[in-house]
Amino acid sequence: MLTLTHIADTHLGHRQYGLKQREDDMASTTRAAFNEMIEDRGTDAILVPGDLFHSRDLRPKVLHQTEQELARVPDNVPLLVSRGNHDENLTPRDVTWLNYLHQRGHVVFLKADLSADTDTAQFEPYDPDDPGEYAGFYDIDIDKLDGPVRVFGLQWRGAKTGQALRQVANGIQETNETHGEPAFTVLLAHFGIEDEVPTLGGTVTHGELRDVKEVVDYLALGHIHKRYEAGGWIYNPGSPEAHNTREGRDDWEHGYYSVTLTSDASGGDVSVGFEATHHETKRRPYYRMEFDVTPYESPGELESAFREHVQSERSDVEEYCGKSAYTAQGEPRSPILDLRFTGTLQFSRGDFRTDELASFAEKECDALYVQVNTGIRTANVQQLISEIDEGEVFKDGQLNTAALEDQVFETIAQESMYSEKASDVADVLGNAHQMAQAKEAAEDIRDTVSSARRDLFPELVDDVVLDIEEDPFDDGDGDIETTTSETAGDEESDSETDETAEVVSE
Ligand SMILES: [Mn+2]
Repeated sequence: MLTLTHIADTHLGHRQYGLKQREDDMASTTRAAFNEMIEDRGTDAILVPGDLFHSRDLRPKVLHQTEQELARVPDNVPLLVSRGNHDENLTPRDVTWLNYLHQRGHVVFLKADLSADTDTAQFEPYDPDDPGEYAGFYDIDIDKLDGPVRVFGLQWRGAKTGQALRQVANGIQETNETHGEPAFTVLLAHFGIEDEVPTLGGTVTHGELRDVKEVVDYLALGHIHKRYEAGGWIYNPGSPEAHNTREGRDDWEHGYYSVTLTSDASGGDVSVGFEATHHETKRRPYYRMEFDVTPYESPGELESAFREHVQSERSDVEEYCGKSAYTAQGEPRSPILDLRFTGTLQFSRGDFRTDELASFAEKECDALYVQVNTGIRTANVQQLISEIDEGEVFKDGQLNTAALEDQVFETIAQESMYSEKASDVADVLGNAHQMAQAKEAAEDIRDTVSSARRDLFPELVDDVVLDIEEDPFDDGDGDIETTTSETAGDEESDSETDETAEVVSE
């Protein structure tokens, strides 16, 4: 009867690891998905609930490429988009790139008018003759049905999403009273849901969705880069590309949905249902390789064992990258290698040359990039932990967690490249931990750590990059978690001398 295609989080312009090739991946993977949905599967509309673009300060070249790509979408297939956290503008009053694309007729930018003074969101109908800067809803008319398929959009609201959802539920009801009842209702929105993937902010409870459920048949979500579905009406396709090693894992599905509407007139009234089918996008593979450092007494021993290990795993890497999900136009793509060192290091950390090991693995596996993760402990650290001052940590039989935390952070700092100022670094880590517990934005934590690092170590020029990973101590309430890992250069820089970590902000 009618097919809608739902894709999200394309992150066009994301130059991951500073690599042009990754920016090209974002564009080519999205283009291949669009071609497939338009030419092979057939679609009557394309829904993009947020993070069309990766960066708010879009480079002109990325905008130009995007305009060219969007021009390939046939005129009779509307592209309905809403705003994600990555599409927001630096200053809220500015016109965003989505407004710009809307005005030029490339997309229909759907957005709710939310005011703190009222409990009801306002939604204006889309007028192709006078599009303005955005619209509130878009109607797709179908002959056989009494009403249109009506698509609404809610922009990224972060911590205010719960409140916005109440306003949206009321607003949809009021819109339908004014403009007539639709046969089927879709809401585009950008947030995560409790019990799904613990991630950065914007986590909504099922209770907060109750009112919206009354007036929406299909909730088209973006934000979490992993496929999930809930309650027979909530769908999140997972970003077309993986954006960090966690998202690159096998259990993270990435792709888009074809949503085919079905009608049933057997009971007299026509009732509309739907069937959603998920299709995997063809993307760049992440291959995880682990190496236990424990058995090796010297750097030389470790290095030769590592070389053997990589060589013996090379055929597995090839086989993995040959899977159809990773094969663009029949050609396997070079993987991003997620190289994890585990175990206990038997010699000094300073003699553990991960950069040399990584570049060997990169050549041997024909990898595009190697992301090094050192989850190792040194024998030295284990000894230090056993020497933690119990008198200070246990006071009157009570565990003083702050004192314990401080000692642990100081121990970690002593074993790192920051050992000269271990006590100061422990303070910075403790402060970052408190900010995370207070659910402060990851960007703010990163900025605070970066500026402290600049003060303490002015000779290190790069900023710190944050990696938000699953926390082994997570109690399931979706707290922000931070871990650090090494990379051979962060997102924007080419430095290879720095201990930094991946950024994750869905
Ligand atoms: Mn995203």
